[in-house]
Amino acid sequence: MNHPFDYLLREDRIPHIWCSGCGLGIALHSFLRAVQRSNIPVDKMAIVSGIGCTGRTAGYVKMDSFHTTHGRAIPFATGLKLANPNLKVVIFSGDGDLIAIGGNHFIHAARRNVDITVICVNNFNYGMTGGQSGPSTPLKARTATSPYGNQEPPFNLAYLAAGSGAVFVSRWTVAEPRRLEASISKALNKQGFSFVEILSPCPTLYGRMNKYTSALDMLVDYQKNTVINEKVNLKDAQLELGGKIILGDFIDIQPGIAGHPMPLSEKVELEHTNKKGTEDE
Ligand SMILES: Cc1ncc(C[n+]2csc(CCOP(=O)(O)OP(=O)(O)O)c2C)c(N)n1
Ligand code: SF4
Repeated sequence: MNHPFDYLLREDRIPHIWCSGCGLGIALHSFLRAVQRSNIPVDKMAIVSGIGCTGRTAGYVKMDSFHTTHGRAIPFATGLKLANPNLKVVIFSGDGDLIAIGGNHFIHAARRNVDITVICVNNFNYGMTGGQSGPSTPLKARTATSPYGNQEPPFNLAYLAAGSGAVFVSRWTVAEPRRLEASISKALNKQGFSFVEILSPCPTLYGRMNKYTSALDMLVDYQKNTVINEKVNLKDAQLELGGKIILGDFIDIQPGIAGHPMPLSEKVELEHTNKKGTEDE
């Protein structure tokens, strides 16, 4: 064994495809540390990713995993959870995958309070396909498809998750790996729809287009602009080019109260038990 996390990595899939300086390595490392910290047995977990640079994660992690089609990680994961309610099902995917093509699945899974953890790596563009703009690209940011600056207002992912019904919502950057690890661990131990947004540099495409001189420059920029404010009204936590980056574990609600439905898998389990009861009688 060469690395303390070798037991959680499929060594035969390494080297990975990620560019040097990409934030995905730190995001993955923080996730693996969180898995260890959460004390959930690895054979009781499954990880699902869609397509994209981030989507490669499911293939690198040594647990039951599936690299599914673009935008369909959440429906695949929902099926998995309903078929086996004892599994902790994690989705690890990109902002394009989860919020553009997969946007409807995202809001409805949160609305139904499906008992899954969604980890979204937000690098502000579609990395794998050449750095196009997407629903998280900040106004005025330059991308391959917005060379004069993005004209479309982006989603505020944390606000969207909270407004759709998520019971746990957080946002951290890869420049805060310990806080990120703690937050993912909380999300993993949460019952109901939990959401962690990870801001992560894509130096090769987004960085270069927006005049960052290096990957490190992007991390330093995150640190310079970070404000931790867990009491913020999420409406005011929009991310803007060069603006303040508000971070925190923003929402942590007990499911079943304040209008939040019980986690879906729990309802299905209850229904199974009730049916079984009727058949036995
Ligand atoms: C149905 C479908 N449409 C488009 C694509 C092309 N495609 C592959 S990855 C991707 C974007 C990925 O962006 P994101 O989810 O932000 O992940 P990143 O690569 O930035 O980590 C697109 C559009 C595809 N594979 N399938
Ligand atoms: S294109 Fe961007 S997101 Fe994809 S691996 Fe390279 S730096 Fe990372």
